[in-house]
Amino acid sequence: MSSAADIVERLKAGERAAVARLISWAENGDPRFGGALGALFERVGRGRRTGITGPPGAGKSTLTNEFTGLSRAAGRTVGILAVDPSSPFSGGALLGDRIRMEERTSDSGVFIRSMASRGSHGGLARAAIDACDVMDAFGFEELLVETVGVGQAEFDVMEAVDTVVVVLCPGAGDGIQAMKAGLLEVADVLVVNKADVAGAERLLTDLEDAVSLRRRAEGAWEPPVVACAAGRGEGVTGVWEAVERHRAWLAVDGHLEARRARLRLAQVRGAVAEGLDGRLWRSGGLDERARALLAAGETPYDVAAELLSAVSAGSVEPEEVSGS
Ligand SMILES: Nc1nc2c(ncn2[C@@H]2O[C@H](COP(=O)(O)OP(=O)(O)OP(=O)(O)O)[C@@H](O)[C@H]2O)c(=O)[nH]1
Ligand SMILES: [Mg+2]
Repeated sequence: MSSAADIVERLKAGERAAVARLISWAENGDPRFGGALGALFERVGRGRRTGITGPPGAGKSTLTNEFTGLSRAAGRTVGILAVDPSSPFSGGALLGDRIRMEERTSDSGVFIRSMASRGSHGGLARAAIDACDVMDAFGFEELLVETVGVGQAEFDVMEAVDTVVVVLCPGAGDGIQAMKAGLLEVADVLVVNKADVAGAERLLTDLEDAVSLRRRAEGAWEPPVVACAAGRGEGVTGVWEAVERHRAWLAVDGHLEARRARLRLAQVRGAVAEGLDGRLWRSGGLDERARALLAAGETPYDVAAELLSAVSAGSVEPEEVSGS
């Protein structure tokens, strides 16, 4: 069993296995994680965080892979977090690319990690932020987070990043779907992928219309709509340039600081919620109290109010979560 101090030293020494270990701790809610991150926190904040989200099969992994290629060509290291990938870097040519990446063990410039959303006790966004922090502390310069934009949990993962790229493609999950799913709201860059497929042109103009019709505050960022065919490597540079423009915008007027402050708040909230959940419900006996009150005929909201005031009054004794 490794101590947090141990793992921190190994990470500082450039051991990639330590990155993987820490991310597992974050994912499993291991009590050692907090201390480890604390010891690394001064190294966190340099990495540039980009999220890639959108409906299933839109080409998120293909684009992530292309972004990785561009970053490597520019001499920048890349850490990739794929959240619950249904097709983790599996599409045809992609697989080849990934295998090449993994075979290049001497290329310590790319790190790929996937994370499951199931069983994460609603702590997925928190875990994704943690994972980015770990990769950031290690020194990866470009952090790419891929997640399918379907459920709220996956959506919340975009809290972890500075720039959200929403990838759409003509067909099944097209513009209207995207609007319904709220994808437009979170987008900093809108990508119409599969520009080689019929309907791409139409989707592009629909999205441009939707963006221009949306009200936004003075000085707010207006997401550009960019077309590409990531599968053919076409137009990807243009998408990356749009990401860079958003970063330039973030760099002024405290935009990045505001975004990061939101991210830190989400991390704290996640940690508190999970901590309370574990301490009160699992080990603090609130469950039994709730059952007893309900059995005595109290209404659910009366029970909730009673438990909340018991917690605030400190009359609930949370047992320490037995860790390590
Ligand atoms: N025609 C065409 N197909 C593409 C393009 N880009 C990606 N594809 C194909 O679309 C399919 C899905 O690509 P992925 O990159 O795996 O998509 P994804 O969004 O990561 O998919 P999930 O992670 O499963 O949600 C694959 O078969 C790709 O080869 C493109 O520009 N044009
Ligand atoms: Mg994918």
